Amino acid sequence: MSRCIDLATNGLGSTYPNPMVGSVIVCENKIIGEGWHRKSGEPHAEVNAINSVENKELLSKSTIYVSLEPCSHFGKTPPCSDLIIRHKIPKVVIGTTDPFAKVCGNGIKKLKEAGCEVIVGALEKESQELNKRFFTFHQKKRPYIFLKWAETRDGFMAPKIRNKIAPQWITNLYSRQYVHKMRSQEQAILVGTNTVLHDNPKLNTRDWFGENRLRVAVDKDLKIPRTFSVWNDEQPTLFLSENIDNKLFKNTSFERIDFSESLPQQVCDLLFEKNIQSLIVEGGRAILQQFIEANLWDEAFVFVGNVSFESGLKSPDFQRKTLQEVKDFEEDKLFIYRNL
Ligand code: AOF
Ligand code: ZN
Repeated sequence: MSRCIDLATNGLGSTYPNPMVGSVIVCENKIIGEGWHRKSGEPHAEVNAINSVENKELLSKSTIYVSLEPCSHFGKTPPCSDLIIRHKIPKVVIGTTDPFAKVCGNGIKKLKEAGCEVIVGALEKESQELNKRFFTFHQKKRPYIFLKWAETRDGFMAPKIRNKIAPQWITNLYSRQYVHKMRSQEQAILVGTNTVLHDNPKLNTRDWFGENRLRVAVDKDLKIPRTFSVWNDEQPTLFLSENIDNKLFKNTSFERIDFSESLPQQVCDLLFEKNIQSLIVEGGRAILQQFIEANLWDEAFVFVGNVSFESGLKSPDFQRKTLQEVKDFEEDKLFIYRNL
């Protein structure tokens, strides 16, 4: 199962809205087939694993391991449980059940009814952790939320006087590259108006591989000038504002939100409707604080650069007791907190 999880991880960032799934086929203590799900619309992990087995006759005396319950429905592809049954694989070991309403136990039921021996819950916690975005999306009806910001050694996000021409960088090249890697793995990136006006961020993944993601810009009065990067049509942007612009722009869309109500909840509802399973909230401070206060976050990535400002914009206020991991990027540190 550990190997299934490793294989599945190859799909990180490219399987949306599908989960990452890995599968291994074992015959007489030997691995005879492996596969993982690469992309939505393409074959599921079990199909790739079965296809990789050279001698299909061995399948009828093999065990198939799969990190997520084999599906039972016709989606973009036919049901994997039927395929397993058709190949007469007698034993199925499953990491975790599938939270997706159309499957959710039905795959297991189907297999058992066909006479397969089914074991559920091998490395269950790890299999759920692998698909923390997919599980959060289906169970909590909202995207998995990463908060991300950079602060100085003395806890400031920006100096007192901001330089309009060149925003002052807190973190180094390696930290920035890691942020681009994060962006390539998640489905959307949210920023507030002031962050855009101060920093004019591109919010792309230029220092890493992979897709540029949906930019979500909060812009109550639509005052971000068209010359700003979030307006370029190289990647999609969704503007959240009070009065939406009905003109059509390539790669740009608008949604109305009510600024007298909770912003984080409305963002969650909107992105859920749009089938977006993960979000990075990149600031600014006020927006980050709102997500913290609403308790709508899962992980906080706090980059601490080797500079101090002595005064300025304090970083968000939050309980730092759930530290999970510390990474070093030369003189920078990344503290990863989990909202448990
Ligand atoms: C599996 N193995 O490798 C994956 C599964 O539209 P489809 O046909 O691709 O189905 C998508 C759903 O199938 C997805 O929401 C999830 O419940 C399940 N994904 N199932 O048996 C896989 N990726
Ligand atoms: Zn399937």
